Amino acid sequence: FSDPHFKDNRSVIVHLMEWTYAEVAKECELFLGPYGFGGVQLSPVTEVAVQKFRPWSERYVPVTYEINGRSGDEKAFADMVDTCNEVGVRIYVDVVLNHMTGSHMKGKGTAGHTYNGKEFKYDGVPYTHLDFHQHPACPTPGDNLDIRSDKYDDPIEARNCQLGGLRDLDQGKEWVRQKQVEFLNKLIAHGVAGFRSDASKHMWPQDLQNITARLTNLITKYFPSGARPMIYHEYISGEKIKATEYTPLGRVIEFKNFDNLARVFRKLGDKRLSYLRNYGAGPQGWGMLPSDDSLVMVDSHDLQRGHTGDITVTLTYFDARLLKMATAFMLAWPYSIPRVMSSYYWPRNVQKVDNQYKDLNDWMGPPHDSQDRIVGVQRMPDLSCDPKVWICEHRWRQIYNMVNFRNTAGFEPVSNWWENKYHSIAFSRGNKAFIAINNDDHPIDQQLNTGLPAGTYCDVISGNIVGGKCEGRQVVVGTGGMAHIVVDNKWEDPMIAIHINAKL
Ligand code: ARE
Ligand code: CA
Repeated sequence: FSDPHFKDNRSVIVHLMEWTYAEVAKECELFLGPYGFGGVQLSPVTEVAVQKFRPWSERYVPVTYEINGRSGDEKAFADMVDTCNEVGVRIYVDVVLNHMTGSHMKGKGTAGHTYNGKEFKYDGVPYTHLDFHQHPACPTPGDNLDIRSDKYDDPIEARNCQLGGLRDLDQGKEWVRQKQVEFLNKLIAHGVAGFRSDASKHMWPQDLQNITARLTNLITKYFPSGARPMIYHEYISGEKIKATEYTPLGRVIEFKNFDNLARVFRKLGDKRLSYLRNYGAGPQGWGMLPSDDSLVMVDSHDLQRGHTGDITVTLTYFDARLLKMATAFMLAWPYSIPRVMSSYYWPRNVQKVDNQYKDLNDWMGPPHDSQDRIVGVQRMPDLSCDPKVWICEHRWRQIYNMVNFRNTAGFEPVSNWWENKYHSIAFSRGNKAFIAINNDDHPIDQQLNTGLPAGTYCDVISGNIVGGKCEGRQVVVGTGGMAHIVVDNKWEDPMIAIHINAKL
């Protein structure tokens, strides 16, 4: 459950939050396929409760397992999966198995099915009160999970009580397992390559084990025979509940990655770029999960709104320069499977409330028309998107060119590490690629070994090669791989990245 089944040498996933299936399909053909992206993570696909003002979070309150919501219906979904697979881009679905809607919610779902949270009634599945955890399985009054962090770490409360007041399904019940297996197998039959499993920490590993063991293999139209879906579990920190309970069931999202990189690039608490020399797994490194057991990101849909982590620390498109730098490091460094966030615009409004910083507009859903339909993506001639609508971080040159950098570097190890003991580093990936990052307050000017064959290279951070000409800076590599590397801290992006596919 940990092989992403990327095509060719692809290596990066992009989360296209709230995009419609029609737009995802278009994006696979126009951009993700040609620019070497490995896969797309979608927002949850099932029928969900229609909520007032249509917040993004309504995608996390399922009403049935029908594929029918704001991003489109099952037909549009199926067409998208085909289109993307045909251009070598995989699809991963964010699946919400832990719960249904809030206990006080009642009404209609996006596909028209009625539900009643109070009565545990989800007729379209169907689920009844017999399918949910209640007292005494959950020992708290009101059956809710206490939001104090020590309770998030209590195995019984975290798994049997209602996360955010959401009706908590009992995956120990055969009926629930059967419905969830059917749902996941339906997605597999359409040709998806895997799943992000939402709130895995809130489900018992043995129940998830039972469900995943019953999944069919990926379809042979697109995948080798016997291929299993990749499953990456959302597990955010814990002492009593451990990530290693989930690594036998696939990968676990390594939440330390965003925090580590945000603090390093923001220079918080004496964190320095030079300390990244041994970045990665194990006691020798930064104590993160093994590369093959994890998936990493700098930013996510929760992080950018403060639904996880510290909103004043997290790097998002609101801090574009640092986001690009941290992302460039993540993509250049041979650790784990990176996922890049692709956001929509909303007027984030961070204020201090009760001694904590909060985004007062954290609920705002995707750009939509007067009938609440999600709008299309405005693709600009320079490849970026209209930033008042969709941000499309994945279409920023500094990011998509680093995706290509990672694909080009392949499995080459880090070599020629250089640092200045503070915030400037450089390294190569074997003899395939080289990067230098300057996060200091002064320029760096060094003779460095790039590991690359002699020649003139185009810096892919500052420009593209268009018609054989480099639009950005050039780097001349001499015999023995040595080059004069200058990175000015005042540049728009204080980095240089070159690789063998950007040789002039
Ligand atoms: C909202 C309200 C609820 C209300 C519900 C229904 O908050 O009170 O009952 O709406 O109206 C998203 C939003 C939620 C939203 C929910 C449903 O973020 O605000 O609820 O959708 O609409 C914990 C969990 C982790 C979870 C994070 C947010 O462990 O699983 O909190 N992340 C996933 C998704 C979210 C999603 C859900 C789960 C629910 O990525 O987008 O919620 O499906 C420590 C702990 C962690 C804890 C973390 C953050 O680190 O160790 O366990 O994460 O703090 O609090
Ligand atoms: Ca649960």
